[in-house]
Amino acid sequence: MSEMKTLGEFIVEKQNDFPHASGELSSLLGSIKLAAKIVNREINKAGLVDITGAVGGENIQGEEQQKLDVYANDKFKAALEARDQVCGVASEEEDEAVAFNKELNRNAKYVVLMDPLDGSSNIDVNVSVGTIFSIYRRVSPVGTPPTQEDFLQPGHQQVAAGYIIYGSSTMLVYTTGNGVHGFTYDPSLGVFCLSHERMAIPEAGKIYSINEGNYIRFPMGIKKYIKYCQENVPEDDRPYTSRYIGSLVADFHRNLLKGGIYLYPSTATHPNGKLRLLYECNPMAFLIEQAGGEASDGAQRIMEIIPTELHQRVPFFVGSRTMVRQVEAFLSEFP
Ligand code: AHM
Ligand code: MG
Repeated sequence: MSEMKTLGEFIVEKQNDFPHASGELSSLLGSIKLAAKIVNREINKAGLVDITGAVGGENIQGEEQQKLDVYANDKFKAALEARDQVCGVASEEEDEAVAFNKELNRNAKYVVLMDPLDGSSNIDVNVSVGTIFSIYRRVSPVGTPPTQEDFLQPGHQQVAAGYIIYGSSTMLVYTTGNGVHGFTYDPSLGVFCLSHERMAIPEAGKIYSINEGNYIRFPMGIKKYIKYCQENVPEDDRPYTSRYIGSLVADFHRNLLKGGIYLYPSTATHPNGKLRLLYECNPMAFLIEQAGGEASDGAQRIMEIIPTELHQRVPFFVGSRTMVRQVEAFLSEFP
């Protein structure tokens, strides 16, 4: 760290680079920062107090809700509502989008879509998890409750996106369309400090991240790509290295720093893959493009997909540019 700068200072400093700067987006990012600290504190206690394990319910996608999923969802929602910059949120843990009813919220310009605790099945075993967020300017008139159209915007309309990784250290990484910047949490000070300014993913990498247990169910193009990764071609740095944590945020973060690709293809049982377009794929796509990489569903740019449903799933390939293009080439040759 060449210079000590906090996330709060950085956001204010960059605010003027932002075309519609009025401080509202800065304040919104401030509420995400606050909720991240609260969730981080709770995650650090996992194992000590009774917060791990299932809560006994299922979310809209039929997945078991973990106690910390519910906790993180509540904290992020409360923080976003309190600062009055957001008129509504959509979340992996909520069936429908939630409108904030206070008048100040109704007058707010932004909506937030989030996965409050991604990879939460990893908590019980002390493996990294994350929060993913995506921010749009609403398209419905200010002063009214947000509508479905506010939440179903294509990813290229995002004004900001980011994630928090609760890992061996906790980091917040975000973009407002002017590069990707990472901040590491110093728990003794209670602040996120700038540690990774202008993050860039290597053009080519040698890490591939995929749940190979599903191999038999993958499309032919993905099976061929996996074999391509494993071939012995030393002049092309192959075989590549396989790394899969099973936490999108953690797999993405490593590949962003080192170069690599994360793949969640369609499978015979899940024709649209597993990951959700609006609050998992689009924010990661915005980040990766800002870092010089690419994100695709195998045939088209993720951020150009016109969403039709809040919890829509898409096949997802994200990472170093040459690797994503290689996967697209395999899929078009062997669909
Ligand atoms: P979640 O949002 O319910 O945690 O699901 C998303 C997670 C990703 O973090 C991870 O990459 C993927 O699911 C792992 O899925 P699988 O166990 O099928 O490999
Ligand atoms: Mg998730």
